[in-house]
Amino acid sequence: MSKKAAAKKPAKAAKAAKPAKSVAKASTTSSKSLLVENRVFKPDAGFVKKARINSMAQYKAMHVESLKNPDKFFGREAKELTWSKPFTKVLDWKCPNAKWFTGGKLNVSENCLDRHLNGPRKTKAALIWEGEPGEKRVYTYQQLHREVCRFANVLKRHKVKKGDRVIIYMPMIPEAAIAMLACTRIGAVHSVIFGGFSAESIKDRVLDSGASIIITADGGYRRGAVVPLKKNVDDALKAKDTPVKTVVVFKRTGQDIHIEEGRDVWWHRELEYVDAKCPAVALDSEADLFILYTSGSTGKPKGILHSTAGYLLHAQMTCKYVFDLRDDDVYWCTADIGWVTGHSYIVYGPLALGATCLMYEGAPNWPENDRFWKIIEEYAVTVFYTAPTAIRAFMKWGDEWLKKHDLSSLRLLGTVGEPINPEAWMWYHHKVGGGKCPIVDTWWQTETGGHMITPIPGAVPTKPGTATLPFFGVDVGIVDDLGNEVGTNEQGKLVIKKPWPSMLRGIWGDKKRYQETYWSDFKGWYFAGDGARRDKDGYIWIIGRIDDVLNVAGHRLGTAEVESALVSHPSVAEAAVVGRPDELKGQGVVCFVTVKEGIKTGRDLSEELKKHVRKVIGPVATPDEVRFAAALPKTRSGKIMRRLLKQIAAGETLKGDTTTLEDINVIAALSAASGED
Ligand code: 7RM
Repeated sequence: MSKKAAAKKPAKAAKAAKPAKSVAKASTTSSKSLLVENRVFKPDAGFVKKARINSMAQYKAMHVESLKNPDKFFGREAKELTWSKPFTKVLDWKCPNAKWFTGGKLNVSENCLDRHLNGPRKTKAALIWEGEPGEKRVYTYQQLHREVCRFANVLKRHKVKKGDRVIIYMPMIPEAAIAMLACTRIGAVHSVIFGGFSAESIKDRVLDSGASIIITADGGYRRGAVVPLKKNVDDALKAKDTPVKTVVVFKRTGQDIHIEEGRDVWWHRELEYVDAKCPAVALDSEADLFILYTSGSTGKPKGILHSTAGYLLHAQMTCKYVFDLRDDDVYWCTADIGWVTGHSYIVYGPLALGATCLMYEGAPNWPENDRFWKIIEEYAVTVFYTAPTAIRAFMKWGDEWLKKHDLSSLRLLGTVGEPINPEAWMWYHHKVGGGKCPIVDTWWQTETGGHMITPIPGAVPTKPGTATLPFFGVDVGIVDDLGNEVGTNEQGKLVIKKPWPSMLRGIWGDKKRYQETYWSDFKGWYFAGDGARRDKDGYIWIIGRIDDVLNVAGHRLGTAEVESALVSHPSVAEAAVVGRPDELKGQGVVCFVTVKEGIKTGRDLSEELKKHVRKVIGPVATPDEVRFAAALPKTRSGKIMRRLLKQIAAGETLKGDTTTLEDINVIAALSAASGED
């Protein structure tokens, strides 16, 4: 936007906002936000005029119906999908097993592609892509359909059948989406691994999923550097007895790579052997759709399993009601396809709805800090969905980067991944949205498949920092350990009291863990692992994880995972990992480590351990700090006292009960210890 426009906009915003009623003190861990946010932003009048849902009354009526009469509500919504065979029953629920739309058959790729080919969407842009070095590609629905059919035939050529698992480890290029859709076309189950994961992580996921084929690229671009994707796959497959028979390699960077004869094939060569005809297989509503690994509170990531019809419906329905996507929108979600946000909100939701989706390969600050704003201007992006950690980085880089660009095409903004602090919300609202774009702060999880708590932008007034109210079909409780609702503004555990269409169907290969992790704390309810409170208006404020899961720059990371990586190093005796507040990333990773007899601690070992964790899990898990200690604080029964370690990591004075501590001297030593000693 021009300087003049930028200067004018905040004034308009101030008018749109209701004046703050009162500002009360509250205890919050966020460094700067020491106030309860009471500013209320009514949906922008221009937005409301065109919105599908345009009043609070309409939202409320729909929400009530979705809970009271889910069969009717979801039965009606599901008619917007294209079915090969209609379903006979909406929901079959025996906790913790849900079956949605039983008796029905459909195909996800058909819903995302084929059904758009009979009208004007045939020649509409489905995917607009920009590579980090600057290349551009556009796929119309017809072209994307053709590429998906061809690649599905490549999969078939390599004997991939319905139900087989396919690993996708790719950069953010159209072929990643093409590979995903090709799997769904033939009923294969994909498992996408984020490019920031290491060889070891790939190996674990290959073994757990039993995948027979990996789709990858020679490399990908990130901040001007090349990520050695194929080399990581080679290293992963050095493990004995992997089930992988075939590796398909897309040539992205052209760098030298090893080709294993008899196992590795080139994507472009394979296309020469196939034609472009590939019927979409009609699949049961409950057929497995994909597995996506995510961190939990043990050292072993969980393979979250999603199924076909319910997932697709929820992805489409949230794009329709939460993003209010239209045929003339240019929609951009900046997530990586390796995370659930990329699955639901780059590929399945927008394409099912026939939207135009933008995909960008690289970093926000390459070659300069204005890359995102440049893209928004160039493609006239209308709906923009990103993460608080990115917003905080933009704030730090300064407003001059935005002022160079015209952002006036934007009409709706979204965030996801972690709680957004009110300062970042206000900056996003004024500086990016020019004071006129509603912000949808969407709370959800890998397990939930799609948005669960979020404002409906044309109906629900927003307040900076809250995800506001539940989406349709979502019955939220905020409860104490006994399952009783806590009072207004009191913190409790966030539970979901009813099944919803896109809920996870299990943990791959581990029924017991599924039941124990999600359905055992409160009988019949889903426990999300987050803490939350409800304000006097019923708005839900997410406090964050209350289990041993960190949220680092919007990425989930199990403390136990990092601990097990650390103790796999020969010098380490014991490790405890905690999060500490971080201005940019939300949380930083702090490792407390004791070493084996005779090992010298200091900066060298600290750096070596950071590198080791990167190697074992991947760059996403790089520790911010390693602190050495003679011992870790433990209870008499031997449990590490994480609460104390968290306080030490945050540099706080120690509060609370330390009487169960085995050796009080440990604490004094730890507070003084650091990686530099
Ligand atoms: C989509 C995604 C899930 C965890 C979840 C929360 C946190 C996500 C928000 C949020 C506050 C939000 N999937 N989280 N969105 N916290 N406000 N809008 O992020 O499985 O990777 O992470 O992320 O703690 O449990 S995820």
